[in-house]
Amino acid sequence: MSNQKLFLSLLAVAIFIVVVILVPRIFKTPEPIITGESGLVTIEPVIWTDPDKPMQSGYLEESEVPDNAIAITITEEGFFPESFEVKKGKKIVLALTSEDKWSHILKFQDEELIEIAVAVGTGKTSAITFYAPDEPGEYVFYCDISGHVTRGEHGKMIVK
Ligand SMILES: [Cu+2]
Repeated sequence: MSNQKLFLSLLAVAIFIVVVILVPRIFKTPEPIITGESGLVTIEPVIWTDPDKPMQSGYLEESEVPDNAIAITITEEGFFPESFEVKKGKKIVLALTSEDKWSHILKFQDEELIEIAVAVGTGKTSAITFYAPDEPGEYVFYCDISGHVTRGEHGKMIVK
């Protein structure tokens, strides 16, 4: 193979990589987040680097919580609302706010959802982004701080 042919082959490979792999990634529109009321939401400036894994945000100001996030507050009385509905397989942003003097951790009971966990300190809000399970059903969540679940800190995510 002459040098010129080799050069052209490499050029073709490089163009292929740019057009087929890189361009779609750069211009990919964000996936809509379905939360009950549909719409597009991203938590800026956090970039979700690994969509296979749930991603927790840092503490958010009220204005930083996406409009269509599922907002849940937690007190020693429990979670409010106690249940919420999502569509199977869709991207979800769940924002948890602690409204009492305790820290809380929202976790799911289901083994498959073990990585979905969001922790908040007193008066703080934090969000977690994840994909809803593909399997419709009811998924129980609870507060993982010792003693909290027995005082009623549990609820369910209904996947339809
Ligand atoms: Cu708790």
